[in-house]
Amino acid sequence: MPQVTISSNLRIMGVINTTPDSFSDGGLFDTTEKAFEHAMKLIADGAQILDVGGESTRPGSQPVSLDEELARVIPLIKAVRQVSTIPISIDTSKPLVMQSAVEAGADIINSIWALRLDDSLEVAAELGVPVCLMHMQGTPETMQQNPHYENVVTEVRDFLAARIDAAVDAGIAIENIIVDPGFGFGKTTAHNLQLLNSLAEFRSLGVPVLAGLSRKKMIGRILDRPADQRLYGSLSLAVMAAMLGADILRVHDVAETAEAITMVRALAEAA
Ligand code: 8Y4
Repeated sequence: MPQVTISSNLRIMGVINTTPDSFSDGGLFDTTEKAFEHAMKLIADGAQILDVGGESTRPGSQPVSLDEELARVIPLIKAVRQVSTIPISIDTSKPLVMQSAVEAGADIINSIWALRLDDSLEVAAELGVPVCLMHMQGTPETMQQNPHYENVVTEVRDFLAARIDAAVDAGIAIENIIVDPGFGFGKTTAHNLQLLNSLAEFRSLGVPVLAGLSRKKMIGRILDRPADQRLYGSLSLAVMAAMLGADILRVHDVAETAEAITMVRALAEAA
């Protein structure tokens, strides 16, 4: 028996930001053309899913209007879909964006709200595509002010179990549900570390687990590095998440993560 096991269909999700204020990309990818070029690079680098978002979730960020968000993501989804069959995930809070994105060729809905807003559950069920249900305590504006849990692992797991039930009740097939502990969303560094340590427990929910750790503040806190110097920390956590049972890794540095995961896979296959 191998001492190391990873998900047999572990996939890398590459992040495409279309928000001009995104602190990670610093406005570099704020046009459809730049975002499209970035998407082509991520596909060449080995991404198996692209996550497209047009709404910043930075703490304190301004809300984006429906028209602005659609202008950022729809032309990009259409352009990528013309040249590639790669699954595209739409990261949005708005049911109308979910709908337009799927009509434009998106395949997955990524919901940091776990479909709790407006009529998201109903719209997602009607669209019939896979959904990622993420845990967040509070709202993006206030979530980092004073995150508090009695037991972060059981609370996040119970929340995700309840959202799986709500999604199934709304008519979303269990086969179309992915869960995510939501690293950094209303969590201190200690909370994030406890969640990662217990990631294997989330597999008991019976659906694939997505982990988004890339370049996040917890890495900055532990290593004392700004967002553009968190690659080695991000790779370390991606490898750990894979070994703890993650099925999808949401990352910015796709080529580097793919190489690291290739090494882990070789180890896992050496029975
Ligand atoms: C540098 C760059 C530092 C970006 C932090 C960040 C997740 C997510 C985000 C996640 C799922 C982010 C949309 C935050 N994180 N969706 N979205 N899971 N499902 N911050 O962890 O990347 S945005």
